[in-house]
Amino acid sequence: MPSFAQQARATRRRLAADRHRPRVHFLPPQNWMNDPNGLIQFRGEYHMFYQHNPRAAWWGNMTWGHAVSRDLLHWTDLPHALEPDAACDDYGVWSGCAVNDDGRAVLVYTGVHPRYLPGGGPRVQCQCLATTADMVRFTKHPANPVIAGPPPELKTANFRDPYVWRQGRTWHMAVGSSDRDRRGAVLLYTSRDLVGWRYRGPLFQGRGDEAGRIFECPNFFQLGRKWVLIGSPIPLGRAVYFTGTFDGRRFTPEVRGEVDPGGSLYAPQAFLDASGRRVLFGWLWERRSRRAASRAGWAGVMSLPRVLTLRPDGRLDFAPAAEVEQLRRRAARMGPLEIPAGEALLLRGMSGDCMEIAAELAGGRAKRFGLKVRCSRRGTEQTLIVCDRGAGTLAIDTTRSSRSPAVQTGVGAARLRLGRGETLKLRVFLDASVVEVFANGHTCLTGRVYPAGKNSTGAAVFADGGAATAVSLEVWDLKL
Ligand code: DQQ
Repeated sequence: MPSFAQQARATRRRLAADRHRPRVHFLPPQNWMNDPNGLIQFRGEYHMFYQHNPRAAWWGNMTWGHAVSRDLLHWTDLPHALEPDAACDDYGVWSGCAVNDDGRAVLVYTGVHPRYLPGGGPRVQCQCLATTADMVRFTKHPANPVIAGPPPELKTANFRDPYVWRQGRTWHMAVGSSDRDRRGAVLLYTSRDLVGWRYRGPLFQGRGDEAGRIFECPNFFQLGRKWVLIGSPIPLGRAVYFTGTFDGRRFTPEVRGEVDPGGSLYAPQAFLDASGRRVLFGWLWERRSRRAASRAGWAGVMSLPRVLTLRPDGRLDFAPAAEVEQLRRRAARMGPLEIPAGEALLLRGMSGDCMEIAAELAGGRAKRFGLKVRCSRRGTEQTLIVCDRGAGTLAIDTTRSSRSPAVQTGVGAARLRLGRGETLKLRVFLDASVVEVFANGHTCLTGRVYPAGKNSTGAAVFADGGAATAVSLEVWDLKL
């Protein structure tokens, strides 16, 4: 009988021919994946758990998949860590986190079971624990659920995605929820031993629509002199962040932003690694039909690992983890290059569907300038990364990324105002259907693209409304 790892390797080999399947981003051997869960560096190894449907390429049977890595890039598949097989989680083992309890790893997750909750929804969401001796096999705690349901006064059934941290000897848990006015909220619990929990009140209640109706997948941690709250509000469908202060009970947001305005990243999770970095992975969802995913046999991919830092103005910077440079293989260099107004210059010798492009572009007199990637020869397929100086934005525009009508496309834009004389410094990671863009060391925009043409692998620089300059261009093939 082949081991789990052997089966996983064989499955990966079988699906590797799919040209939309990313090769350097993490994804499970097959079938559906959504949120990253339980990210932790434990005894020197990084553990990635993830929401997984082991049986199909769509959401369901929620299970914690598991993989381990020494460098955040090369992952080894391990057997599923948690399956929906207990009374408190037999509808699904939903998202959660992992903590190091004095040398013992503990998973904290949401169990969902189908009992009717009076006054709430038709399914109960509760918080549960699992322990392990070897980081391979996990045992559900006999005291589960350690929190049986939301505070009844909130009259909500939404109660999920525990994020746990320790301050002094006290464990704190932030849980995603809704308040009585049906606005997204995060609830705070404390505990001495991870088993007995006391409700302390709302840590955060969104104003207006900033936190949606339900604030899923909260992350709450200190970064420099501020506290950061990250979450994924329904129905916004993208991850937001707030930075501000925490008085031990309540979080007061001061600055707001989006984790990745590209529109393809959701439910990110950030963890502190042994070197003190706050590293974030997010779920990049598909932009094609359930039928197409089902035919492909997989859906969902993780972002690259991103390191978070706090700017003096309270905003967050997102940059790829330094390890990502280890993926660079054969390089090509070009520039400086004048880009005449109204033209796109194809970068000869710089084509591919699994590569990193580092480009420094000076806007000159151009109104709009940037890169085109995944271009077909005649330009019928192309994805734009465009800096619009009038609008003060950097956008990823996938509206012409695929000739296939079944693919969802759109424009995701981040605020980006270049200072006088400031150049646009892009690092663009192309990995089959992923286009992940980092700009000027702070902004990140991700899109999903499924060009119909096999040869839609070209890259170009362009300028509109005036000439621009490509100060330098460097391209590497990427390989694990
Ligand atoms: N995904 C999980 C939930 C979480 C949602 C279920 C966010 O725990 O709220 O798969 O994508």
